[in-house]
Amino acid sequence: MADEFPWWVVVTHFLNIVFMVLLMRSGLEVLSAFPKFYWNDGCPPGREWLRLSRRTFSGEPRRPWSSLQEEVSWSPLVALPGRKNLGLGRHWHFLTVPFWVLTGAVYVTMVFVSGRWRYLVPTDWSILPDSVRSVGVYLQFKLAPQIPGQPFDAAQKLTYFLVVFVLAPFQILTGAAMSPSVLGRFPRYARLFGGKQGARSLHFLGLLTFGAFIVVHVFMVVVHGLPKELGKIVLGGGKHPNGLLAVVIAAAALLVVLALNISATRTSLRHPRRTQVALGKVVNPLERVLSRNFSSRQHHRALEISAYHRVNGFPPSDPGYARLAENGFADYRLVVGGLVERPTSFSLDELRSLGGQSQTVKHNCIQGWTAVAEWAGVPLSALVEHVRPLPSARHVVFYAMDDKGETEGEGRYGNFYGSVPLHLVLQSQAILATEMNGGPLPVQHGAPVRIRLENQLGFKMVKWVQGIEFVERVDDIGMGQGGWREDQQYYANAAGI
Ligand SMILES: Nc1nc2c(c(=O)[nH]1)N[C@H]1C(S)=C(S)[C@@H](COP(=O)(O)O)O[C@H]1N2
Ligand SMILES: [Mo]
Repeated sequence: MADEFPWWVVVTHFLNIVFMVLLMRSGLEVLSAFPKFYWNDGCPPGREWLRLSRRTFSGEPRRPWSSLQEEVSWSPLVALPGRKNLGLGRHWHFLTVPFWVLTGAVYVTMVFVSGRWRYLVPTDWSILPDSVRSVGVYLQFKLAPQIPGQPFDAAQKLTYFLVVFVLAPFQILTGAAMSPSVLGRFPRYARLFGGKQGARSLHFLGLLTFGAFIVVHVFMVVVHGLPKELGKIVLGGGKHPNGLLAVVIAAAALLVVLALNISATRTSLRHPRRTQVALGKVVNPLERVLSRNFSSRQHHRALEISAYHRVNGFPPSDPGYARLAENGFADYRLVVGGLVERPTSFSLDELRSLGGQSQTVKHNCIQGWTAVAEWAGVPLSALVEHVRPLPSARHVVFYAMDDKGETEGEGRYGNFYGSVPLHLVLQSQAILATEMNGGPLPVQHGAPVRIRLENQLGFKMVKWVQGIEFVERVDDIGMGQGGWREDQQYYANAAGI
């Protein structure tokens, strides 16, 4: 009897394969955007403990570089969807997470309800020496004996227990410790893992551990006799499982997984906009709930400020900006309008008269790097109070001075811009920054004015801001996705994860 697998093991085991493959491939896509690992949230260039690309950058470059240049292109054979599609990779990853977690929850519930937990959860420390003995037997190229009355040998039981009850939750916890909303609201949570970069490194080591488990698991299934073992996991076992039938069904199931991956990859590469919009319907609401409820409460200490703060995006290249910068932005005007009672054009001094605030916070670029800095400037809520949005205003759009066609090329074009729902700019750590680390805002970080929204990903924090518009909807701006990176790189419009 113990040799038989109930139907729910068969079903959840298959669903787990489906979701794990999607998670691993999309996770690799996310990794390709910043294929480096650090233990320090300052991500000091050159100090990564592992780098999966050839390109190196130093903190004192001869030419300025932008963190997007650290992104590499991985093959669609390994990454979902591959070819520098961070936005879509994230969409696939976060779409899969709830289904994978649900599958795990159903499995674990059934394990306990059915009483099968006895086969999975060790209740005696003897499992440790027994497991060592099991492994010893395998190393002599013999099969270790099953625990009497149970379907697994000791090493197998202990391994499954660790995968289900330690490794899987560990991946969920380290995954959550990378979300800017979670980090903003619970800055101490990530410290459990040594910060966001610690969580990111451990999440990757978790992936490797899963990979190693899968290799050994499949190898052991083959060693124990493929048709017989497949008979258990595909047909549930029984007295005389039909080995051939089991092999056929298992092959068919794997073909389904393969077909699903081919179609997800192809659709994403051929129809990125459609994929972005369709997956966004599921993923964006999750991110919005997080962003709305987890507002940033970060107060890092001055000594946590990073020695080097990465830059993403090159400064505006036009002579107009150069002239503004030359005389210390004395002629700069921030134009604020749209659905407001009092459209206003501010000089820097007029902006500063609205109020001041500073915050030492962690920046989370969507690519995966972080850096801590102190930012100071005007609370966006003070600006909102001054211009008084109309009730119909639902989003705030920030327009920048950098034309990406000029500064970056890569076939992309148009001025950078971004937008967020109105309530996000009312959060307490939403500011128009004019200073960084106690000095004037440096050009590469967005001088004279850049946005800071401390529970969002970096791409929402528009630099070199020249205008702010209050609008009811964003789909008639640019390509309609709510921001330049959303339009041109298919990033999600919601940026809480
Ligand atoms: N105008 C403008 N703002 C921008 C960008 C840009 O390219 N242009 N890049 C964004 C991204 S992706 C990030 S991570 C942050 C980086 O801010 P930093 O350069 O100050 O570190 O700026 C954001 N704001
Ligand atoms: Mo970014």
